[in-house]
Amino acid sequence: MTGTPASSTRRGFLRAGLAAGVALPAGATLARAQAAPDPLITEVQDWARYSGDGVDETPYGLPIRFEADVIRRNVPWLTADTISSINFTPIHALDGTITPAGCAFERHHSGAIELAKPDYRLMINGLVERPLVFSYDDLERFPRRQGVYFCECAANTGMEWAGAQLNGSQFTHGMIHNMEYVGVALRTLLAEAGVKPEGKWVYVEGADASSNGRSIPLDKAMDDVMVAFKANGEALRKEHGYPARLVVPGWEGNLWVKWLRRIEVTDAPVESREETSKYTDTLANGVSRQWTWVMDAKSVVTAPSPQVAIRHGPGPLVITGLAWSGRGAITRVDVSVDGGRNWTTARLAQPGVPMAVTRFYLDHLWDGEEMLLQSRAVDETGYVQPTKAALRDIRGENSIYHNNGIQTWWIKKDGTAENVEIS
Ligand SMILES: Nc1nc2c(c(=O)[nH]1)N[C@H]1C(S)=C(S)[C@@H](COP(=O)(O)O)O[C@H]1N2
Ligand SMILES: [Mo]
Repeated sequence: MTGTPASSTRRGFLRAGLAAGVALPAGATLARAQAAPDPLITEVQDWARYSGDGVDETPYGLPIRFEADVIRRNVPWLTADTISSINFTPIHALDGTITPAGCAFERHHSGAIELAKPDYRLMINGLVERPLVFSYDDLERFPRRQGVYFCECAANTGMEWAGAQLNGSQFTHGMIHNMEYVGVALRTLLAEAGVKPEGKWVYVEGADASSNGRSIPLDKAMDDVMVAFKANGEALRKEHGYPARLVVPGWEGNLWVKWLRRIEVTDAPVESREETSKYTDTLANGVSRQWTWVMDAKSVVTAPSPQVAIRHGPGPLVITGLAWSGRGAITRVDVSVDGGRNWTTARLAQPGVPMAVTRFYLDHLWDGEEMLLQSRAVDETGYVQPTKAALRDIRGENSIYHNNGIQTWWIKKDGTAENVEIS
C-alpha cells in the first residue's frame, strides 16, 4: 500500500468539512438537541435486531474494516525496491503512546525473514571466558526485564533536511514505534559468558542476509540493552525480529538488531558498513560525525496535520502529538499556533517515561483562522528541541540522519493542512 497523493486527500477532506457545516461559537457545547428525528436513534437498527459474530469467528482479531486506512505506508520514490526498504507508522491516526505491532514501521536491509524458534541460535564469542550458544528456550530461563521504549530510525525526518517535503506526520515522523518489551538484559547473558578485561565493545549482528552489524560500547551493553522476545505482550512480529531482537533504549533504530544471532565482544569498534558509509552525518564542510547513537529530543503534532484535517468549524479543537528523547524523560512540550512567536505549555497525558514516547494534548479554542502549528519538546536534561534553522546552522544540509528540528503545519481556514517551513 502506498501513500495517496496529497492533493486528492485534500479534496476529500474539503467535502467532509462542508458536510459537517455547522460552525460552533467558541465555548459552545458540542452535543446538541436536533430538530428533526434522527433515525439512528428512533429506528431499531440491524445491530440491535440481529446477533453479532460468535466468539469462535475471530481467534486473533484485526481492526474493524472501517479502520482499513490506518496502515503502514511507504514512499515509493524513497527506496528502489520493497526489500531493502522502509514503511511508516500511521502516527497521524493513532492516540495514546503504544504502537500496535500490526502498523509499527519496518526497516529491512534484506527483507523480513522467517526464523522459527527451534532454528534460533544466539552466539556470544570474542573476548569472553566461555564462548556460548543459546537456544531460544535457553533465553526464556534467564531473569526477565520489561520496559517501554521508542525505536526511531536515525533517518526519520531525513527527507526534510532540504525543505518541507512530505505531506503527513506519517511520512515526516513515522519511522518510529513505541512498544512494551520483555526479554533478558544483555548484561545477564554477557555475565554468563564472562567478559574479559580487554573487552570494550560488542559487535551485534542479525541472522538475515544483511546481518546489519553494529558496534556498541560495552558501557551501554552492560547498562539497559535487552535481548527482547516479546513486544506489547505477544511474541515479536516476524518483521520486528522474531524470535529475538536487540532493544537499545534511546539509541538509533539501526542498533536494534533483529533476528539477533551473534554478539562478539571486541576491544575496538568494527567500523562496519552501517557505521561508516551509512548512519554517519556529513556536515557542511564535508566532515562526517560518527557514533551519533543517541536520538535527541523531538516532537510532532500528529493531529491536526496534513492527513488529519479539522472537520468542524471554530470552537474546541484537540491538538495532539508525540514527544520523545533518547536522553531521558520528556518534561515539557510547548505548542505554538502562530509559527513559534507565542508558546503554550501542553498537557502531558502521563509524566514522561525515559526513552519512551510521551503523548501531549493542547485543548485549544480555534478561532477558525489559519494556524502555523508547531510543537517543541524539552527533556529532563534541559535540552530544548531546536528550530530547523538552528539545526541547519550547525549541521548543514548534507545530512540524512538525526533531523529533530521543529515541524510546522500550515492549517488553513477550511481545516486542511500542509507541510511548510517558515524562515
Ligand atoms: N537484522 C537486522 N536488524 C535490523 C535491520 C535489518 O535490516 N536487519 N534494520 C535496522 C534499522 S535501520 C532499523 S531503523 C530498525 C527498525 O526496526 P523495525 O523494523 O522493528 O521498525 O531495525 C534495525 N535492525
Ligand atoms: Mo534505520
